[in-house]
Amino acid sequence: MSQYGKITCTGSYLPAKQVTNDELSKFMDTSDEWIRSRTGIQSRHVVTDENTSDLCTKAAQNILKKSGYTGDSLDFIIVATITPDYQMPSVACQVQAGIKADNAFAFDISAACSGFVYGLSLGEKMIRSGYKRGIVLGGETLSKVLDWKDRSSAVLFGDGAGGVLLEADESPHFLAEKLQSDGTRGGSLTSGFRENKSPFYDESTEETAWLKMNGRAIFDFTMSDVAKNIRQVLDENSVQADYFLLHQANVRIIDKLARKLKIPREKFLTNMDKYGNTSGASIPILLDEAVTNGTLKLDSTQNVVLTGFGGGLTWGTLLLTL
Ligand code: B82
Repeated sequence: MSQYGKITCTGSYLPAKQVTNDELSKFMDTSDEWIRSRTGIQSRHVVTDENTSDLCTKAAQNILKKSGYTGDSLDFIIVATITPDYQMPSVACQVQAGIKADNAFAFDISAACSGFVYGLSLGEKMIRSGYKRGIVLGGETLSKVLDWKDRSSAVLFGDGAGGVLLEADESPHFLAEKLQSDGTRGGSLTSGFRENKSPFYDESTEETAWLKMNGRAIFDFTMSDVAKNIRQVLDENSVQADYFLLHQANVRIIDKLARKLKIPREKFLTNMDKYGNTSGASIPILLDEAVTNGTLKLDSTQNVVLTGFGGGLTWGTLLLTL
């Protein structure tokens, strides 16, 4: 008998410290009015003594507590992150240790703000191939890769983690997907460059590890490629989606995409006002919030579109019945 993946529980964790736009304007030449009107962001959470693995472990513990499972019942753990504590071990392996998921295999995926969508697609295929239960998380501490002297980027991002429990079910819930990448445009959104300090290495570089973005280029990318991607998934499947959960980069992107796609703006959920852009964590945090406040129900009655877009460039849409 074939089995399909279903999201049966959601969870999240945000670090305790919240930083408002006014607090940023105390040490940066910016203002609440500027940030709010351009981005829709009012405040973000930032870590003071935690790393990405801590946020992800706490989000996973939140999922286990809500669902009543213990770590040893998991077959896999997938973490989407571009801000891991280490290159190795993976954040997923650190989460495995933290929740005592002794029977799981664990690995990270790197697809920036599309990472959770890519990871969820992959996790569902794991279930289809025979695994019974797994966790897919997105977690970031972007505060550690921001150039806090660059007011154009530092005000946009925040830290946090969220995720879902995927379990085997007899009917399909993942109705369609379209995942895309374009490495030729990778230079427009970068972070984490590591200099080669080997005694054999001769090249010098101006490149730094800070997060760097060409706002206009990636904004245009959302209006062309991301809009086309969502439209294609909807048209090829002729289903009505009840809600759209897009990567929470900027409220203007959501407003313009809604208008371009001729879809009522009310169907697009947002929470970047409270969290800023949390990259791979933004969609799972939004999903958990919507399930927790009752907007979304995990009872197979709502069709939902999840769309990620970010560095790589990467982008992709999943169409689900929750
Ligand atoms: S922006 O460059 O200032 N701008 C576009 C002209 C104003 C809306 C800007 C700002 Br402020 C914040 C985010 C973006 C943006 O386009 N972000 C992204 C686009 C594609 C993929 C990822 C992101 C992201 O920020 O994560 C532009």
